[in-house]
Amino acid sequence: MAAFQPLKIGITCYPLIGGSGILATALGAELARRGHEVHFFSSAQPVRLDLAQPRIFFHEVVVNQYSLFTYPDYTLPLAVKMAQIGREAGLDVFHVHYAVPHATAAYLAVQMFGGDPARAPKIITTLHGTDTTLLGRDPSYRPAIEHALAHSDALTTVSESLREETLATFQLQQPVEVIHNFFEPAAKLRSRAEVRRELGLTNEEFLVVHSSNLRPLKRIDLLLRAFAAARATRPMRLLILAGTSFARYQPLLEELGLSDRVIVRGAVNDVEAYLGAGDAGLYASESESFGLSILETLFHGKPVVAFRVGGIPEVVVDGEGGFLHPFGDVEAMARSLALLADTPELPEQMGARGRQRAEQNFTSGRIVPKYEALYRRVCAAPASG
Ligand code: GMT
Repeated sequence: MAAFQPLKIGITCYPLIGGSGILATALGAELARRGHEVHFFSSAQPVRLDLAQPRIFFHEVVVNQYSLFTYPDYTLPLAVKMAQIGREAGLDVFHVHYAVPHATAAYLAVQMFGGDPARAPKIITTLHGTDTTLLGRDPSYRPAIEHALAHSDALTTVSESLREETLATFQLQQPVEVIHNFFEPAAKLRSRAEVRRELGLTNEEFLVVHSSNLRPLKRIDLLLRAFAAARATRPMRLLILAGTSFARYQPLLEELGLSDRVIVRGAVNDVEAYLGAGDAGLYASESESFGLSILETLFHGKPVVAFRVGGIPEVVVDGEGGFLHPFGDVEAMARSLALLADTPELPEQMGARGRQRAEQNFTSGRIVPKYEALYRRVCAAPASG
């Protein structure tokens, strides 16, 4: 057997709550655990990054505060930092998560690298969603994204659905590989009973959980309407784990008469404990390239009710790990919630099937080797240009 050859990998991502940053951070941690050296580039320390872990480095990119600029620029200092560390640490790869502006910064970093271009890090761009589905449609971004993608040595998307949309959006010469997201559940810090006690719930109450940054495309309006329409014989509550302020949805909550049935928790660190205390997950996004929170919910053995959009059907099989409905059909969503609440054993059975499928397809053990193989393939290819 050939000896393990560690790679030196640069990972560029957003630092705050957001699926692409969470995935990139988890990937870097797994790569370091496997013996690779991993350098993170971001404007702040990614929320879930543990700098005490061996072989992990973090390079903060300072955003300029020059008063002569109305808008601070991030792309150039990021590119300069990537070029500098790329050279000093001898990085093999820049793996950028979310194309805007990271793929452009990687391209600039390689242009600034100097010396032998064959020694410059290879660029791998992972598209996560709105870099294709939103910005890719915007004429003031599309040519820049397409340029950066064309100058990447490899492109990946987090679902087949996003791959198809990427190919339809950009004119690309190179292949696009699908590498799905993964999740590794951490040990729960609190038991189901403890969390339910904190929430003031009895064991009888059916708890539906939603976790997201509440951005408009998460369609919290439809989520609340679906929950309001669910008529179960058991008392039902909705817990929203909110990554941003819930204030703008408060009037709708009151209009729907849900004030005493919905619990909102912000800035939650132990999302896992709350997911574990729930009975089902509810997601109403109008667009979702993958749905990392949905995957987390499945890993906790909870069935998921969602709309059949984007990459969600690749994560949840309808009728197996949950129920998927056409976008906007809140009545159908409500019926699924009521069915789960009223049918003893059903949430557990569906949750177990959803978890089994998640464990078969979306663990780090399944997914990280695909990225490692891609890095090695790209590094072995001759330098272009
Ligand atoms: O949500 C976004 O607009 C961007 C991105 C992010 O940075 O959080 O989210 C996307 O990436 C996640 C991780 O791959 C996916 O699980 C989300 O489905 C995807 N969001 C959208 O497509 C809306």
